[in-house]
Amino acid sequence: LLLREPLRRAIADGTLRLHYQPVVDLDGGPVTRFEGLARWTHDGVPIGPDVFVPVAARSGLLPALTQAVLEQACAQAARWTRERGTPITIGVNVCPVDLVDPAFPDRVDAALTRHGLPAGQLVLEVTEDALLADVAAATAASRRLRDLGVELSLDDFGTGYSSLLHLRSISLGSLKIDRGFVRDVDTDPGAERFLRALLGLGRELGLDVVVEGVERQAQADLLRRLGCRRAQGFLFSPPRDPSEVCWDGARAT
Ligand code: G
Ligand code: G
Ligand code: MN
Ligand code: NA
Repeated sequence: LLLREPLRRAIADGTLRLHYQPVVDLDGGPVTRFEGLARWTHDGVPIGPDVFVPVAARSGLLPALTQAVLEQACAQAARWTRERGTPITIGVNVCPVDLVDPAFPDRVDAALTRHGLPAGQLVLEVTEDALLADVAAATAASRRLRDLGVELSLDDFGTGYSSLLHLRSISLGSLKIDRGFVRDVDTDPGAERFLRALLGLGRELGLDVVVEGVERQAQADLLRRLGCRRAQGFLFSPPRDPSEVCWDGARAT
């Protein structure tokens, strides 16, 4: 855990920062929604969240990391909302242990209040495993967050050991379909049927659906034909520094 001390400092001094990737509306229009993804450059070397999130978890820094991410996202969404004169929504990733911490919903509420951000403009992305590790705690947390007005989004949907039965008890606002389901969708009819079924599931459950990992125009075109409205991926934009994000949803089409 050589990285513990530098990571602690990077969290505290804001060197660890969110970059933002647009979630576009495939019907066009300006971008109003982003996913925040944590980025850290240490001694000139970029270190990915796949490395530093587990380090944070093993060294007791996860609450501080998640708090910093929440603060940055709320501040950025409030700032963009003022600057653009239209509500901007930001989603952030949270870990299983964050979600089941009984103090978590209060911390989320406090961050929203501190930055004057309406709860409906914050999305928390959690994986299936996070929800199913402790179903009772996750169910309770999901209800409190829903009562606050914060949307809970099921991330990487389709890749976990999901029990749909357990998911039924969780108050979800949206599903993010894992990029694995979109990879071959413009070339493989079997993949298209699968994606169609997942989109139908989301629709039947009344959930907003975002398809992740869209890299080619042919995939975006097919998604539109399948009735999918929201998508995210390198075709539109990679995650970028807040000063450089792409606002042009028309690039979606
Ligand atoms: O951005 P990238 O593709 O490198 O992300 C790799 C993984 O790290 C993804 O699963 C993503 O959800 C996760 N991740 C990115 N930023 C954060 C963060 O701020 N907090 C947590 N808990 N996970 C993050
Ligand atoms: O697990 P999660 O969905 O939070 O991970 C999001 C990560 O996926 C982002 O950090 C980003 O680096 C990566 N990502 C975003 N768009 C694309 C894409 O179009 N293709 C691929 N391969 N990865 C992407
Ligand atoms: Mn995510
Ligand atoms: Na995801």
